[in-house]
Amino acid sequence: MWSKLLVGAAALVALHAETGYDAWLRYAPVEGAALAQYRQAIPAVVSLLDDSEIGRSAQAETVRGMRGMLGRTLRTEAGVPSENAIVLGTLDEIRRAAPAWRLDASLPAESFWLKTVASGGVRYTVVAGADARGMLYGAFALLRKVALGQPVASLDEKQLPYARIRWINQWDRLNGTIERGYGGASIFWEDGKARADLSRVSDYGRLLASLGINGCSINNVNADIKALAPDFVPQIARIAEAFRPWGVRVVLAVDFGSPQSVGGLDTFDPLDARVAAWWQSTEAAIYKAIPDFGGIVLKADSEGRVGPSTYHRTHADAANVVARGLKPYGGLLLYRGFVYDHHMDWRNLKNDRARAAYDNFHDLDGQFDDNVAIQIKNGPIDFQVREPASPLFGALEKTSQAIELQVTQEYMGQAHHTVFLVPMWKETLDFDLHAGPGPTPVKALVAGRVFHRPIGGFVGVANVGMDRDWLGNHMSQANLYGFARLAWNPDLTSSEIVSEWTRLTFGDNPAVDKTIEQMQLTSWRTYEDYTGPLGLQNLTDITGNHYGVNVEASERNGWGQWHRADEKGVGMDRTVATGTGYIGQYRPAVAKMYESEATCPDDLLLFMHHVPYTHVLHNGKTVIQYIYDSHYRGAEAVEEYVRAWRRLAGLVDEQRYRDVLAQLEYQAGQAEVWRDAVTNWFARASGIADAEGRVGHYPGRTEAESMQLQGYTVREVTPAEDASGGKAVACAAASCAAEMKYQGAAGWYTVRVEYFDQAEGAAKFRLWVGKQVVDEWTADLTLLPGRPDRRLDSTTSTRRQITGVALRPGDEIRLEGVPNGSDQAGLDYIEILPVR
Ligand code: GCW
Repeated sequence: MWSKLLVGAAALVALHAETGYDAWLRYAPVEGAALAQYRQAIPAVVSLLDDSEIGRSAQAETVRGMRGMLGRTLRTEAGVPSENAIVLGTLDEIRRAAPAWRLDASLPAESFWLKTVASGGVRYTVVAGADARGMLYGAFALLRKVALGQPVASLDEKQLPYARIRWINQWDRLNGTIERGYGGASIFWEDGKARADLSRVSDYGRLLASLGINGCSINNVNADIKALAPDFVPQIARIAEAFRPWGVRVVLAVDFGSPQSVGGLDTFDPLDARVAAWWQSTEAAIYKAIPDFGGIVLKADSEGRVGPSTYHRTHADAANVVARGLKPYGGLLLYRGFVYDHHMDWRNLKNDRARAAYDNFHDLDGQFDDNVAIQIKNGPIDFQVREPASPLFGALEKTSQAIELQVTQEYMGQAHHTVFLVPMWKETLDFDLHAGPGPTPVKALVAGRVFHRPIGGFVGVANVGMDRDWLGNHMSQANLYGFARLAWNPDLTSSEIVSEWTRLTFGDNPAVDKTIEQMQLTSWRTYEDYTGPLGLQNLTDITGNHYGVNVEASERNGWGQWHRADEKGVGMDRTVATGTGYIGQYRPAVAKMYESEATCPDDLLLFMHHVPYTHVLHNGKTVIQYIYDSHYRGAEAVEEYVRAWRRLAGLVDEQRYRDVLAQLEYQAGQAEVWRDAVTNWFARASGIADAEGRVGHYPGRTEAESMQLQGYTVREVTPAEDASGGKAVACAAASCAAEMKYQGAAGWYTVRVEYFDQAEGAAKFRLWVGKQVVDEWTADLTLLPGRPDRRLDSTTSTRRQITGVALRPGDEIRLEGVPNGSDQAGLDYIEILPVR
């Protein structure tokens, strides 16, 4: 018994507090038999031939990683030692220093070769890069092998990046906030300047370099004109300096009006020679300070940004004038394809925002310079939970492109919901657009492989921040990891990626790994199930916070995210035959599949077609019943995530265990809010009842508005579906109470209090059963950074669950609320459920 306890204690010690800061680069100690094997295989010396800044990072990282994992501090040397060693260098340097090794190969830019060489009785583990970056990526790859328990004693492996552009975009504002960022303030900016302490930037560079990311834009695409002010260059240069040891090039987002707004010209017409000269000299000045500057990302004529349309010029004119000043230095211009009219007439059934990217760009094919790529969002709308691949990927043959994927979870639960996006991205990347003879999956098109374009690749909008865990949710780190892995090699499968990430991030306890992998791999479908199935897109507050439920927010406005649900049916008719014609933007083989309801996949049915609620899906269910079922299934799946996570108590380090548990419990509550809101809305709209009798019937639930209220007043909630019964209560007094009498059988129960956690204030709640307080808590969640929600709605609706409460018939249940600031201690309902 004691020995058992001791083993337990040792295991607990190993689970030291983890904040998530180290993400997948924890270098946790290798244990058991593997430790001896690796100590055997990894030599005592790490020698560096490439004495560059990046080279020194590779060497220092190797020391750091091996020390963490093997408990050995490798000796650092230069040159080719006469004892067993890891040798880091570019292939050229290695060939020069050790011609006898005969390392003959040609490595494309940024690739690497891991090779075990036996020579003169000495064994070398060679990490040869095509260049310094390739060598650094190779060093990280070697470390990853050890961390993943893979063999390293006899290596011969070449890896080359799938595409040249492997960039991150950050939407950081110069004032230090981040547009659509959920992991805290900017790591780059504070009060209009680069932060005094940029150590987070280097640490971010290290995380990115570990997976082969080679560029990062550091300011919002809704760009501050100050970014190109002449006196601002030193600020950018400081950030570039912090990234440089990791080979991450700095990229800047700019405003197209800059020649006028900061350049003092009377125009920003891209065809005006003075404007061209201004771009050239401005970019030359940047390169003077930052020789490895990566290039520019440009959002023009979109969502209120100025663009070439001011002068009736084309996007090609705009892109080229900016690109030409970058060209002499090898810089790239990524021109965003996210151009659409947000004042469209919703009454016109032929209008369709999904058409916009293709309509704006395909005619310009061939007019863009060689160092321009069109940066195209994965789908035709805007990072919705399910979209088809943008048809533009298949329409550009003479223009380079890059796919833009959103790591930050703007429409995906904003770090409060666990949603692993790799399976979604994979569906798009692997989707064949039939753009040429033979397979033309999106990944090959964007990488420039199909039409032999000089550049192309992957851009991920990450928006990490100052939070210790970077993204506001430990589980969300898998999306950053997964994006970068796919940018390097999009042929990896979702399970390969998640299993690597899980082992690196949480260690290799099989029970832990299985639970996390299972949860991550199903999480996108789960989220889709309760937010917007069948291609409806997210039924969220489109014009507001992009987080809570608001089924009609998409309708009757110019933003064009319409689902057109009414009392008869639902879905956007995008067919060529009767609809907007969007489907006709695809090549014939794809268009044919989407055009017919018979061959259109269920998952995209309502994206492509308008159908009656009684339409029968391929899966045999009617549309309306599927909407009901998927929402119940999704909400139940999150409950199961919570149960599964609880089984990991003691197996995951304490802090991350608690953080994730709290996140999942919150998500489970939210999933139920979504479930009830969407199903009730559709039940009302369609007039068709749920065949399972669930919608509108909530056993054990008592609405706040029907309780005995002291001080609380009843409020209508808008939209009505955001609260159970369309109503809630809120407290305008110093304190209020809502009371009910328990009428059911005696026993043990779970009590769920659905309350509202409004921003700017932290109300206090107390739950009494008879004379006893059974729980008390403070409503102090931070939900929407920079967008405080003071309303009683689905965003602020929050669940408190108290398990194991003994109840007897006649018990008085009383909730006391004490408002604070704007938080009115609102209450939606109390639900009493038998303990399962
Ligand atoms: O989805 C929208 C976001 C905006 C964003 C825009 C874009 C940076 O809501 O916040 O602006 O897309 O991608 O340009």
